[in-house]
Amino acid sequence: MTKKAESMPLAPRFIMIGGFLGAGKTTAIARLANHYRSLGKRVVIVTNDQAADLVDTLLLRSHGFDVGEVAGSCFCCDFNGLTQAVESLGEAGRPDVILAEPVGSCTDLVATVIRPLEQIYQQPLQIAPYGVIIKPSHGFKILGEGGGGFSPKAEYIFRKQLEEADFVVLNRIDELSPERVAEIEGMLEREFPGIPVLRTSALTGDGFDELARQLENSVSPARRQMDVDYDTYAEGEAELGWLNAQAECDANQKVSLDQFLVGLIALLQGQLLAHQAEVAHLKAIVMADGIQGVANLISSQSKPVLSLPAGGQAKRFDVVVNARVGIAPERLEAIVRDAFMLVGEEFAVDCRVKTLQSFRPGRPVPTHRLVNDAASE
Ligand SMILES: Nc1nc2c(ncn2[C@@H]2O[C@H](COP(=O)(O)OP(=O)(O)OP(=O)(O)O)[C@@H](O)[C@H]2O)c(=O)[nH]1
Ligand SMILES: [Mg+2]
Repeated sequence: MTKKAESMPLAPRFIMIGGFLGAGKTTAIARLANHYRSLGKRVVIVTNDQAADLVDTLLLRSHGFDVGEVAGSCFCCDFNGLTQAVESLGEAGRPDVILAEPVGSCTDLVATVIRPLEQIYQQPLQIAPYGVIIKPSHGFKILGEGGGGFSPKAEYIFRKQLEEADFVVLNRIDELSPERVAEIEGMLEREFPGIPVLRTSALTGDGFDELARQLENSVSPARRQMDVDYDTYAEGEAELGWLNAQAECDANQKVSLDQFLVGLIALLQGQLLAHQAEVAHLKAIVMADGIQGVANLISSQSKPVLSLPAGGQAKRFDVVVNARVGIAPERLEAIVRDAFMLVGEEFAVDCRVKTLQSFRPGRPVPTHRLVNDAASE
């Protein structure tokens, strides 16, 4: 006991940032990673997806971060994959901070990841309070009167994510008036009374000093207990078509990588709208020699955004697309293959799809599920 307490100050801090698809987890993690790096700390990041070829991993690596990926299963269902990734990242030097991004359609992460790290994992870690990011447009749709866009089972996952948060991070305040901020905070307080809400913009950095302070707190031993109906959770996840694809592209003339990327996302958006398929998050990264660019579409109604402009041209480049959309995976695959062909015609580029995985997420079967905190047992 004493020995563990003595070693605590040296233990890496484990910070997991959850939240629904497209809420801003990767953007927030990149900002936090820069913050800790600027303080001279060694930072590592663990990303997670149901499949390989993850845009987030490539994006975070392009910022120079040391990133390990748990691919093929979520952290909760591959707990050992998470701890192995943490250990591999530690081989190059003990990290001070481990940032982890779970899959955006996952919930019950306190019981399946945080408590097992605290109670089962043999290596000492300082576990930060668990923050869950919320995108205001999701909040208004799901917690407000209107509804729409999401199925009740997807909404169930969204609500469960918030219910288990130690604190909620209301993101994208750069786009909200003070009245709208107050309105959504009222909705959160009504449904999740007592959970602190921080206001941030992962884009501008507003609110990140407070977020960093919050993450230094210790976790309350009386963490809430949460019941989860795994049937509803599994059915909610399975409503999504999930696709990761990678293509190699060649042209005779140099093409603007940003125009190509936005063209690709816009084509996909048009096709998905025509199928009335709700986009949860569609993102693509383009990679040429030393240049990367990322474009995102965070809902069917919004505009494609270049979150990382490539700012250059190339004749040969790779593109990775990740799509999480309310549509059958076979249909999604056909749409993505068509979009590569059409954007290729538009820009006179030959795009060959090299890898493609398209599926519905399987039922979550956690490696561990601990419902009580050791301190309260
Ligand atoms: N305006 C604005 N855009 C933001 C903010 N935070 C993130 N974004 C944008 O929102 C999009 C999605 O952000 P990500 O960080 O990729 O979201 P995510 O939660 O990691 O998404 P998944 O990993 O797919 O679940 C990107 O285009 C970001 O640039 C913000 O505070 N304000
Ligand atoms: Mg992400």
